[in-house]
Formats: sequence, structure tokens, C-alpha cells
Amino acid sequence: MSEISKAINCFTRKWSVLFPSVYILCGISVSDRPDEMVKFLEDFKVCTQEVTELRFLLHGPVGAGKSSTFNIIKNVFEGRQFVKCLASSENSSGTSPSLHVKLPFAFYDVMGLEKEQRRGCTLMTSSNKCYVSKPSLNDQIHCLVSVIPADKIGIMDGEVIRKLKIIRDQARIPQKLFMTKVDKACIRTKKDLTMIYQSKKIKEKMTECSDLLGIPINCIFPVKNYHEETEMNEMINSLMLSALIHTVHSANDYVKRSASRLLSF
Ligand SMILES: Nc1nc2c(ncn2[C@@H]2O[C@H](COP(=O)(O)OP(=O)(O)OP(=O)(O)O)[C@@H](O)[C@H]2O)c(=O)[nH]1
Ligand SMILES: [Mg+2]
Repeated sequence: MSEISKAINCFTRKWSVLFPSVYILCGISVSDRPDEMVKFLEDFKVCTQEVTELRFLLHGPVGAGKSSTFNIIKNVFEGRQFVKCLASSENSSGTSPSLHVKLPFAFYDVMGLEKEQRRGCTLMTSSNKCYVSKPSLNDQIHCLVSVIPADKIGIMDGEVIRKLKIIRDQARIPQKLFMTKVDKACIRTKKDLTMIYQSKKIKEKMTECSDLLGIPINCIFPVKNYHEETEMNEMINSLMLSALIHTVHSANDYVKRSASRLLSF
């Protein structure tokens, strides 16, 4: 049995005790093998032809790991050796280009939220030529992904939390939370990522995240991004891919609901 299979087995055994809701509600059958998850996502078809791809917006505090998340997904699907191209150092806030790999979904990586916005943050108005006054279902974002670093949850600035909540409240679309930097929050997990689902520290951080931002715990996914690694790691990829599969399902369900609502008008 591979290390990942063992870890997923622990997931079903231990998390059914630690997190009954996660175990039950995340009951979508997700393979533990990264190659099977990649294949599933590559073959995934959006429920309606009106929507060419499911769109996800990554938002969160500066340095949370948004670009790194985007990088893992890009690299996993391009099947390349890990190349650190977009994530730079801490507090490197800037808007990364939204790269599209040929997949039924696209990620939009935006500038990190700060207590005081330094630059580039103005509301787009109808005078802007890029402004779409009546966005179609295909123009919209279908899932909001909050990216929060596990090691900073307790010390996040109140103003940043307030901004995150406003965005969440106004978005009115499905929402997921990717809790990054699990290695910085738990030494045991840092030493062996397969221990992630047995870590009480990680469980505490997820609960803290849920309480702070009002996101149900079954929508929170602990992940680790590449940071010091020089080679691909199956467990890192598996965690991210399973978070991604849940996000894809959620966005697709939203599109299905919205499309049928439009039809009934
Ligand atoms: N140890 C560890 N470091 C991480 C993880 N995710 C990201 N980092 C590091 O954190 C730093 C910031 O990551 P980014 O991906 O650039 O964060 P960001 O949210 O895009 O930052 P801004 O665009 O500046 O808002 C980089 O040095 C990353 O390598 C993680 O899971 N674990
Ligand atoms: Mg970034």
C-alpha cells in the first residue's frame, strides 16, 4: 500500500472521529491517486455548453499562498518538473496573470488583501471598456476560493478579516477555503505530510478558520504548497487535487442551478 493510500485510510478512520461532518459531507468519491485525479479533472465536462470553463477566484491576505496554489495546479497539469515561477517572497503582492492550461476550469489569482490597500485597488465602473454590465453565466466566477495561511490565522489583522467577510457575503457563489502552510502550523505534518489528517493542531486550525470566517468546516481544505521542495511530491499534489475536485463539483452544481433558473424565466 502506498504512503498516500495509507494516509487516505487514516483520513477515513481518524477524521470520521475528528471531523464527522467532513467525512460525511465530503463523501464525493475521490481517488487517492494523483494520476487518477488528474485524469478525472482533465475529462471533466461542465454541465452546460453555455459555460466554457468553470472559473475560480483566489483571494486572501498578502503572502497567503495564492500564487503558489495556482502554480501547483498549473504544474501538476502540465506534468512538468516543479518550477517556481509566480510565487516569490513573502509580501510580494501583485496580480499574477491568469494562466489557462487546457482544462474545464480556470483560476484567477488576484492581489492579496491588506489592512490598507497600497495600490491598484479601485472599483471598476461602467466607463471602463472591460466592464461587463450584464455578465452571462459564462462571464462569471463560479466559486470563490479563500486562501488562508494556517500559521497566521490567530494573528490576522481585523481589517483584513472584515474585508474577507465582505467579499464572501457579497459574492453569493459557492465558497471554499484552502488552508495553506500546514507545514508551518504543525511540526509533525512538516516532517511527514501523510500525518496531516491525524494532526490535532491542523484540526484546531481548521476550526479556528471556520469560526473566524464563518465557513463550514467541510468547505475547508488543508493544503501545502511547494516552498523549499525541488521535486514533485505526490502527497502535496494529492491534497491539492482533492481540494480542487471538491471545488469543481461545487462550481458545476452552481452552474447547473443557475442555468436551470435562467431557463425557467
Ligand atoms: N512553508 C510554506 N510556504 C508557503 C506555502 N505556500 C506558500 N508559501 C510561501 O509563502 C510565500 C508567499 O507565497 P505566494 O504564493 O507568493 O503568496 P500570495 O498569496 O500569492 O502573495 P501575494 O500575491 O503577495 O498576495 C512564498 O515564499 C511561498 O513559497 C506553504 O504551503 N508552505
Ligand atoms: Mg501572489
